[in-house]
Amino acid sequence: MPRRIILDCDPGHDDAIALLLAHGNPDIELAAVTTVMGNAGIENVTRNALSVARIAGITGVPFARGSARPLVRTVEYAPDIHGDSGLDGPVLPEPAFEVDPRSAVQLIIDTIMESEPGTITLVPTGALTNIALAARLEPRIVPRVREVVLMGGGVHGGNWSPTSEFNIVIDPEAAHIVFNESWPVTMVGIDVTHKALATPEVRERIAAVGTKPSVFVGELLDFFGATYLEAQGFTSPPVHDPVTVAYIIDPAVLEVVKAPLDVELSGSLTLGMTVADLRRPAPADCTTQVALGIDEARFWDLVVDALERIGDPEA
Ligand code: PIR
Ligand code: CA
Repeated sequence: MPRRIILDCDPGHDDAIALLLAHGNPDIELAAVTTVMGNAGIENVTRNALSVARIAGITGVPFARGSARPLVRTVEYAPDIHGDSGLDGPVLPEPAFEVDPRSAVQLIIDTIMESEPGTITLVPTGALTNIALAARLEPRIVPRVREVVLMGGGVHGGNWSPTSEFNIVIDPEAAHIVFNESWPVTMVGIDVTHKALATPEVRERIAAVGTKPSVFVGELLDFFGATYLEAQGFTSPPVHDPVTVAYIIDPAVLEVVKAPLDVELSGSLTLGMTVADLRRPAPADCTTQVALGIDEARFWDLVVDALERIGDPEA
């Protein structure tokens, strides 16, 4: 039985690759795709998600527009990395279908409540605003969720401030809600995603697939590589978001340890810092875990394999 996931994303170059991996891998079934502001405004990231759906050949999956603002803080985008559209670089096709009329929050709740308990995995690759709102609006979803595997945070530093990672720091109150609910949470932070680098060798393998989706990923990585070099000095760009999906497909992609997790909401220097309690032994009732190691080769094999399986959907 494939794992049914809801991908809650802000595409976003690496979010787009997460969507392609989820669609192309036979062990994952996309139950729904929801969007949240982050890399760009909600209209942009929602349109980007629909354009990527067309490139990937995704049909019959509901897509819904989510939160335009964080719960408390003033909205922040990441144009230095993702461009003004949120997905600068490739020419994007017109979407082939429209968004679901429901809000992302309602679609998340409906999908979980209509599915067998314990089957839906939530995969947030942007701010946690929609997930937090869903948990508050319909708390019965919490025990029905199999697990939450999120991209965000970091044990050893940040990328948006010295201590804090973008997805968490732009809506830290939402992250606080998600970390403190009783569902199992796996935090896939920059400790590991900063090792998921699209090296020249990786990009050659992607190009060798030779399909339109693989050319699209190549164009995404050209733009992402250039901005990551310019803005953060990376010679190869870190492809954060698909690491979550790869871990669900094959847990051996990541080394994870049980640890209580929380997020700083009041520090004047450390707002949005994720704090993992790595003292051993972890408490027996601990429901959270954090990724500390990654098998990059296994990760990239899954990305290339998904692109090979997707082929040329419109051909
Ligand atoms: C990446 C992101 C935001 C800002 C920067 N500098 C880099 C996006 C990615 O889409 C990923 O989900 C997460 N946020 C990494 O911080
Ligand atoms: Ca993202």
